[in-house]
Amino acid sequence: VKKSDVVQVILGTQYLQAPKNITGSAFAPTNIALCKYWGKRDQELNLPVTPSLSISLGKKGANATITVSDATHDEIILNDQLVNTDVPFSKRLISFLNLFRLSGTLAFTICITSNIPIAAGLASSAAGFASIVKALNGLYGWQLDTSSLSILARLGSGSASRSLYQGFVEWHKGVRKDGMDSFSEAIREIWPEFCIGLLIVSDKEKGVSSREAMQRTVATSALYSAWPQKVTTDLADIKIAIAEKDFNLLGKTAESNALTMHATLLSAWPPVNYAISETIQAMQKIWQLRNNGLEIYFTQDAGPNLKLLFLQKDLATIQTHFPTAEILQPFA
Ligand code: 2P0
Repeated sequence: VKKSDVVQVILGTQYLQAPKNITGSAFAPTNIALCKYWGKRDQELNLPVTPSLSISLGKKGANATITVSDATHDEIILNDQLVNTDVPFSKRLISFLNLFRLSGTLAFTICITSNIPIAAGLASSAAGFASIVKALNGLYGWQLDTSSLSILARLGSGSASRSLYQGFVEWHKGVRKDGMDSFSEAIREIWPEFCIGLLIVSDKEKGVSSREAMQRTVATSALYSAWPQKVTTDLADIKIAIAEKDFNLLGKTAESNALTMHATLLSAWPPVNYAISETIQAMQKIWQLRNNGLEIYFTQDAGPNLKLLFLQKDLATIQTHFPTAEILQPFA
């Protein structure tokens, strides 16, 4: 199944119709997975091997404005800077936009502004593609429901399917070949005391993309066969933790889930190690603080930086131990 087949099914009679408006603009938050998406059952459609569960970061994310232009080519402006259309970022974006227009007949000016620290490894592609899909929905006047927008965002980047909602979000893995049942939904629960600290230990770009690392893990890691069962257990525990506001269950499960994901990466060949020495030092500090009674946990994505998980009651203590961490309150 090709991406364009999915777009055709979702848009129906609106497929490849001209935009009803001149411009569309939308914001989407970025998200951090508490139970990770790691491994695809379909590379083309970004269909996951397992479900995943994330928390969206409120006002941290991306804003996309897409305008019909009379130029011959797309123009991409990222954080007020014109981006060369030959770089991989632009190529990926343009080929995504090509799914929605008769090629060559329509050029866009795409302005993306992001308030996510690029270095934070906060899957900027998630907020980016989600905001672009919402902006296209406005531009074309499709009036799609959020599940359909989630499917379209997934075609851009897997984790983008979760960025259509605020709060806790579950991405259903789906079983269909065309992925029409693989979209995200919001979990209604709110948890105002829930805090996240972005602990940046390095702002260097990662050597191995998550796309490549995922593929390598699935293909070569002997531990990967244990991953789907781990996700089943963790997902159930995280849902219980959210429903019962059991922070220790949530923190423990999220941290263990992230460490298991990284264990599969270490056992891939060639091995992938996203941690640097500062990452390990920070982990040891967190474990020591926890041994001393502080309710602090972490999660780690495809990069060296950690996201601290804690409750508002411990905010001042966390800030004394991690003065450089940027504190976010997703439900504030
Ligand atoms: C996640 N990550 O659940 C996992 C955990 C990184 C570590 O989703 O190839 O950019 O575009 O579907 O979504 C990052 O991978 O990958 C990611 P593609 P994506 O957040």
